[in-house]
Amino acid sequence: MKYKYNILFICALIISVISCSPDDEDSIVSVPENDRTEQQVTDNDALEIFLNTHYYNSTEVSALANPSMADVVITELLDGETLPSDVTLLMSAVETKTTTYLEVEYEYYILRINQGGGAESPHFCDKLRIKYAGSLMDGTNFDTKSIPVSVDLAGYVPGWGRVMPEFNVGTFITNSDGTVSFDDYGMGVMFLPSGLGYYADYQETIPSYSNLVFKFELLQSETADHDFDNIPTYMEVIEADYDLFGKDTDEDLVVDFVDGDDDGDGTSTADEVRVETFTETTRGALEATLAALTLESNQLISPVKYNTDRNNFTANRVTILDSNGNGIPNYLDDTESEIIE
Ligand SMILES: [Ca+2]
Ligand SMILES: [Ca+2]
Ligand SMILES: [Ca+2]
Ligand SMILES: [Ca+2]
Repeated sequence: MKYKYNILFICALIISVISCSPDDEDSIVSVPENDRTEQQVTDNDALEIFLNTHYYNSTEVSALANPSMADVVITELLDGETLPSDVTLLMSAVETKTTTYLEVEYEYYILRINQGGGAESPHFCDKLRIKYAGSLMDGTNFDTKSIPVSVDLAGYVPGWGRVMPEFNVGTFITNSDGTVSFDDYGMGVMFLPSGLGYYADYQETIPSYSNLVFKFELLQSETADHDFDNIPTYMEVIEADYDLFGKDTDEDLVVDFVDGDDDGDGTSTADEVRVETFTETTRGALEATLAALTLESNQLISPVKYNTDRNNFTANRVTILDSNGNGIPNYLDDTESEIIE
């Protein structure tokens, strides 16, 4: 796991080196990527044309209690054709969003079919259980997951990290046979410029500079802790900027969310916070126990884990300590590493 994210980090470093020195022609030989700002203009023009020439079956969808991906049908409005009365032109239905990524202003679009009735909404760096169907603007499907899959937003295209926090997860019930049914899940369609997708990467089914359309059903999310140090990833990144690589407290080139000793003082972060573990034999019982806890402002609950070896469920109440009261928690303060108070 750590190896993988170090590679991710190194790749991001390389990309930033390439993109930060466009005038230094001698330094790096590589296939030049299109200028991101120019590509964004091209991509947004194409997205706007798409949204102005396609509609979806809005009347049909709004009558459904739990619309699925397959229920939302996007159809091209042919030249000279009048818009049917029971549909909505996508451009009239989508929300237009803007974001900055790699110093370029991007526009992307969300068709919000259902917000999602669950309490949780993922952070941009969390893990999801989700169904999705990805296609190109010509309608070619490149990937469909109609059985729920896990997706780690920290390793996925940047558009997803922006869209998913806009939605809530579903609610679920456990059926008598032990299976789980989802209800009232977050459901929508996103329209992403290539710069928030795979950009210049060429994949077998996705040409370089492809705009991407994803339908999705957001079922569950889980707060990620990529380095297992008991500090959730969203607290180890710059969430407001969707920046995974913006915090490296000890400046050792291993960013905080993959660094198990964030302040570099030789004591692991996991040992600089106080952890109380709660264990129950069922998820429901553990969730009830956790819900009954009172949390101080410096406390949080870690994600629930199922332990296959012990057949039980555990979660931690994590207390972030600041022993010398200087406003810097022990795990980020290399002047103190005494742990347990
Ligand atoms: Ca962490
Ligand atoms: Ca570090
Ligand atoms: Ca860390
Ligand atoms: Ca430390």
